[in-house]
Amino acid sequence: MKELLFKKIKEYDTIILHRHSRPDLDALGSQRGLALVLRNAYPNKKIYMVGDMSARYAFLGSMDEISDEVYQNAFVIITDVAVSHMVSDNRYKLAKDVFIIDHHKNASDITENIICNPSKIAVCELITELLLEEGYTIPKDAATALFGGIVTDSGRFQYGETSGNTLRVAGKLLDLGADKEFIYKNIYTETLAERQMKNWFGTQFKTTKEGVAYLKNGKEVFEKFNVDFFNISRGMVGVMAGILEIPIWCNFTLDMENDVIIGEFRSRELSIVDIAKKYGGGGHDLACGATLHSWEEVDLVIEDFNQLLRG
Ligand SMILES: [Mn+2]
Repeated sequence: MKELLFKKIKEYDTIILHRHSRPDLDALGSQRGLALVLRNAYPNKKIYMVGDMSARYAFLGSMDEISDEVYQNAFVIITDVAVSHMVSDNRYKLAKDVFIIDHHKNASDITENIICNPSKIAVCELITELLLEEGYTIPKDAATALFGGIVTDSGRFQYGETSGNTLRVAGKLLDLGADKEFIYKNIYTETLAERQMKNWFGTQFKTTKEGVAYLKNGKEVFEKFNVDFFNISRGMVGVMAGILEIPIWCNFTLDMENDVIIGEFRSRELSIVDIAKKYGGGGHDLACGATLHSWEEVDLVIEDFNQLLRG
């Protein structure tokens, strides 16, 4: 597959890079890192990056605006996602050829041209290795983008698949000039409104006697804070993290658009993914979630976490 990828890269004059929507830094870093490496290697090719942007990661740089015609004889590379409904900008379907580089466990419904390695904590780790093995030069700004993806997807080198190799690859990127101060400065800075919102949620969560902390966010929180669903659902679960007495914490947020309640579940040590699966959800052992249909069902989930901690 690797040979096929680089053969296609060499073959096409236009290469368009896609990644998942609502991008995190691994999605943006892999897209940008790869784009900058290819632009450097092939100054005569047209290399574009497309997709929605998140204000959070706008510091990395903007996307390109391209017309549909550009896709006509183009090669698309999609990073950090393999399933069609999560790809940002579905015009990838207009391309002549598509290739995916990913590290998630999902099977692809887009193409069989895929390099996917779930043992990598970040797709940026995988892409860095592929590029170095193939002898490409990684310019400084590409190294910074790739480094950013590794740092964030690994939770600053903490999570599951973080390996010696992860650190060696990140080390190589630093050797190549990756600007770690730039990345850390940006990921550890938030707006005053964001900080104040977090502080408010930090005073709102409840705890059970077993040690489950939870937030139940209904319509009223969206009236109080003018933010979108993900800023609360994903964004606020962390306010309950890192508390000695709380081994499990969860954030339940009403998704008004779809009239469901999204539960985000987190645990420090004990695997909770089976409880997420019991409610039709899934994810990782210590970080998972499920879609729930009533606040009564939410209480059942909390009770299951209580039970797990009692047992
Ligand atoms: Mn990723």
